Formats: sequence, structure tokens, C-alpha cells
Amino acid sequence: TTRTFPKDFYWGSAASAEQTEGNQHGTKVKTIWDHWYNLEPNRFFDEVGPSETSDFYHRYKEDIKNMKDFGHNSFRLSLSWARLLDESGQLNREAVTFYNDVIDTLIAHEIEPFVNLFHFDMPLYLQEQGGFESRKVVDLYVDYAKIAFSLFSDRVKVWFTFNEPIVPVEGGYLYDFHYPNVVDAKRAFQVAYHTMIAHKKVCAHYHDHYDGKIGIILNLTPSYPRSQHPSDLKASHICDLFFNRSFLDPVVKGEYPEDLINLLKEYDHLPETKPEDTLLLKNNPIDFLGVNYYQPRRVKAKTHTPHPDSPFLPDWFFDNYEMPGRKMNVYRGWEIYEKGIYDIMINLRDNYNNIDCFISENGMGVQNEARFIKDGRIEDDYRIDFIYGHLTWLHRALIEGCNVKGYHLWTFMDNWSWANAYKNRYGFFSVDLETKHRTAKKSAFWFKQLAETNELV
Ligand code: BGP
Repeated sequence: TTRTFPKDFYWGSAASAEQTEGNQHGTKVKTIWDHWYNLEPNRFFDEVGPSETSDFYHRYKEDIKNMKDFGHNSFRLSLSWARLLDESGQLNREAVTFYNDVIDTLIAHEIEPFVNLFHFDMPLYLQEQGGFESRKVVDLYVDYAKIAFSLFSDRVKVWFTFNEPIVPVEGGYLYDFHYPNVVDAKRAFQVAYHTMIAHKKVCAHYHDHYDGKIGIILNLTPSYPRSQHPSDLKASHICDLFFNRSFLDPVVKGEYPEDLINLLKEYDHLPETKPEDTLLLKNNPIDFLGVNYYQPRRVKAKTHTPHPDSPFLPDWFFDNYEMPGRKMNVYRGWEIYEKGIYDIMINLRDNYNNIDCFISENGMGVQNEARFIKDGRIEDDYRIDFIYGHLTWLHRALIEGCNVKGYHLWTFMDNWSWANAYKNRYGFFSVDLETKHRTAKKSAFWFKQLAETNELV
């Protein structure tokens, strides 16, 4: 069967500043990642840091031409706060020139720029002032957003405030996989709450002054219970509250789920709020939701009661469950469950006003792809299968009335990643780490055909 996608469907890929730009030394202030990488290089696979990554900073013209040649009509990038502004809030002219030219080059190639303001890359000096635990940093983020809009929104019509805002909360304040790697739920929820306030303030400003679209990118992980037993259902409900609805509900519905508030109240973990937040939260909905989907969560009732002295964590309320027979991406340790993308869309259709959305990330990281080279090209049939499987379900969601407007692969070219450096490769293009030479993989040719015809065969 051939599945036809709408004519104006957005096809493309996504990337982030810290992971692709390189050119970190002396040209920008340090981010938490530059800092952490120097502190604990052993945490990172094969000692490739954000400085040694794909060098988009110097090669964006070639990359954008490749995007065009391989069917992209849209591309998501992020701006680096640490590159655009220095510690005293002064504009870095070189950064402005760089982003201006990236945006102009995209537009010249008829590729719509989707611009994200924050992709995990907190400037270190602001983390030292408390990061998003601090209201002052929230205000500085709003200032940064205003500057970005004033510089680029004459040409950029699709903006995002944050990528996966829950990840720095989980990684930095609950489970120790991002800097500042503390385990403290109270601080975690304060960061989550302030990130939401920052998001809402920026949406308010944007809607007051500009007429493009503004949204946020959330990683949604459908949380499937092991069984229909009430204890499993309850476990998966709580998991969903923490990992999906803690951001999705305030973003789309303007309020936090009551069950979540009650639970945090019960454990004395409610964040500090201000009276004026209520209206801000209630209003200022988004225009466009980016959905990152990689894997579902499978959840069962807790088998042991957590020790009351152990630090409070969301998984006090559920255990993860490995479904027998599940399909895995063994390199990343993530389950592959294509139907999850459909379940997310149906949930958005039925419970979130059928909000306009697109798949802002989906993809497959694989180690040692060089072993798949034939005649100089990586034959990544596994990636084609992965995309095909997800698009089949996405197409079904579309037919069933979901407002899904596009699909972006993570990522355009292999890049540096937060926890495993250059180990798992996700790109349509491979990058030679020594020469920085780019080579299209088989999936890039397959995607080109799809994007240029809108037909999934
Ligand atoms: C998402 C992030 C991306 C990217 C991707 C792949 O959570 O938004 O920045 O890194 O995951 O994950 P990883 O690189 O950890 O394999």
C-alpha cells in the first residue's frame, strides 16, 4: 500500500546548537556542558566533547544545501543563549551574523526555519546563579527570548521556547545524568515550575508583539500499565502525571492536573509560586506543539515500599516493567514501539483540543555504523524500517483526524550527545570525526523520495 501525506506536510530533521555547532572556545561563554565535560570527561564516551562535534558553525552552507537536496522543506535548530549573549548581557555580533546567515541560507533554499530557544544548554554563569531555580534567571531567559525575536522574527515564523523541558529536571535534579547532578525532588519541581513560568512569559510577549507561531517541544512517553489491575493502572497514571502531564497540561490546558498537585501537597513537595502566576499559567496557550517520541514507558505497581528516608522520586509510585517480547534498539537500550506515536496523537486529539502538532524528533541511534558500509555508503536499512514503521502509524492518526503537520527525524547529521558523545549515530548523514566530511546514508536517499512525493511506499 501507498500512503499519501498532505501536500504541505513538513518534512525535515532537527538538531541543537550544543550538539552540532562546535567552535566552543573563546567564541561564546561556557555552558554547563562545556564545564561538565571538562570536569568529568570519563562520563562521556570516547572523549569527544561539544567542541569536537560536527562543526555546523563553519559548514552550515554545505549542510543546508544537503538538506535541500534531500527533500527538506523545514529544519529545526536551536539558538545558543551562551553564544548570543555574554555575561553582561551584551550581544555577540559574530553570533548574530552566524545565525542571520543560517536563517537566510535556509530561506534561500525554501527550508522553513523552526527555531528553538533552549535545548539543555544553560550558560554556566547562570547555572551558578541557581539556573531555573531562580526567578532572576527566568527573567534573564525572557530577556534573551525578546532579543532573539527582535533579531530574527522578521524571517522566523515558527518558534519554540524549550526542547524537552522535563529532561533537565530529571537529569539534573532527580536521576544524575545532567549537570548539576543533584538528587533533590523539591528543587527539581521548582525548576520544572519555573521553566513553565518562563515558557508562559515568553509566549505572552510573543503573542503581544508578533504574528507567527510559538510552541514548545515535549518528549511524550505513553505510559502503558502491565495489566488492567487497579494497582498497575494507578502506577501508570502517576507515571503519566510526572512525565507527560506535568508539562502538557499547563502548556495546553493552562492548569496542572489536580492529582499531581494533591500528590505533591501530600509529600510536601509543592514548589513556591507567586499569586500573579495563576493568570499567566491559565492564559497564553501555544500555537504549535512539537512531540519528540522515542520510546514508551511500561509501568507496574511498586513491589517494595520505598524506605521513608530515601530521597523522594517519582518512582516511589511505580516500577518499570520490561514487556516480554518487546522490540529493542539495543544500542540505546530503548524499546521500539511504533504504535506509541499513534497513541500520543489520539490522546492529543481527544484530550488536548486536537492541538496542531508535529513530530519534532524520532530516530534511531546506532553504534559502529561503519560496519554497514557498502560501496562507500552506510546502508542503514534498520533506520529506514524504523522511520517507515512510525510513519505508518502517524499516517493512520492523520486519517483519523489528528492535526499532525509534519515529521522531523533526529537528526540531520551525526552529532555529539549529552550522555554518550559520538557513540550512537542518528543522522541521515555520517560525519567523519577527523575531516568532518559528510556522507549521505541510504536513509537520506529514501527520505528524499518520500519528502518529494509525499508518498510512503
Ligand atoms: C532527545 C534530545 C536530543 C537527542 C536525542 C537522542 O532527548 O532532545 O538532543 O540527543 O534525545 O538521545 P541520545 O543522544 O541521548 O541518544
